[in-house]
Amino acid sequence: MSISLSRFLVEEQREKGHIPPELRLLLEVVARACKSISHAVNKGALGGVLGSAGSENVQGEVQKKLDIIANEVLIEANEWGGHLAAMASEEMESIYLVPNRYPQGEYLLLFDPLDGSSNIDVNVSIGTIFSVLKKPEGNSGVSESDFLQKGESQVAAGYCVYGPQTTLVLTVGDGVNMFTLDREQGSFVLTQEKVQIPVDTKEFAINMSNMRHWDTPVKRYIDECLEGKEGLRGKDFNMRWIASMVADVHRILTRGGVFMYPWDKREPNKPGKLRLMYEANPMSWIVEQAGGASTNGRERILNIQPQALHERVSVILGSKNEVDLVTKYHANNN
Ligand code: P6P
Repeated sequence: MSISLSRFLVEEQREKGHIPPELRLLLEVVARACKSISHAVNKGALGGVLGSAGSENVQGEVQKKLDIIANEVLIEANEWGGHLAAMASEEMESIYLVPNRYPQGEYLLLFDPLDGSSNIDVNVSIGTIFSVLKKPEGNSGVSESDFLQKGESQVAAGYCVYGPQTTLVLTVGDGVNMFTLDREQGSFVLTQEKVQIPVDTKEFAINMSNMRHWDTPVKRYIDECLEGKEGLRGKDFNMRWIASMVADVHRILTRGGVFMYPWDKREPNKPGKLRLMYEANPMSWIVEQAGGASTNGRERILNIQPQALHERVSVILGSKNEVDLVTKYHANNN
């Protein structure tokens, strides 16, 4: 008997008391928005949704038409439900307050509406990443500072990968579960429960073209992987780099591995490329809930106190023993 996402969330709420009704409703709406995004993505050229939108986002990156479409789908799906106070997106400079014509809720939703945009036009997997925080008690309105909470404060986090299958991966702090979209039924069905990442791996994911820019600990770790079984590690490693964090993380959740987007000296004042609030934090919580680890090379990502909505961070996540080793190399490098 297949279990739908809706039934799974009701059981998480009713039997385990793990999530309140308002959060369950929010997650149902986000899942429905991901279904709509999947539909738009799958149309591709037939839907006239490929190519650039001719604009730039707050990150100074060229926006693809699908970036904007996905952002609009998430805003429109979530603004009226009454469970949110505000939203934040990679594609919008400032936070989006729920319009006064709708009831205000107690949750804050953050998202990268379509991560991996450079892969859209070449038909490689992309995805939506989302994170849910509770609005701090007390203050009546909502401001950007309400979003600046450590990743360990998240109450839900997930992503939806638009690949050969459309799969929603979710944690509410009770492990990680995967739901595959059944297009005939139009519903997400539970396909993998209590995902566990192997603590060891023979596979690393990093953009090797940046090697000359890396800091010493990262160079040391990758060099040892490349030395293979004749080297210190005593085993051969494989490499993958999809340039879609959602797809790389999904592979790591499925078979282990270590994903690295480290600081490099191209822009020394930038801690890394990936964004803390709506890429690193949700992915780090998911990875930790699946028995993995996630640091910025020096500290647990979920412990980082955010200073700005779009701040970036160096990311090393995945199989625990590998992440610990890379983090140890950073500590020894002081
Ligand atoms: P590069 C996509 O643009 C993204 O933010 C992540 O999804 C991905 O891991 C990374 O950037 C790819 O970066 O420099 O290899 O293109």
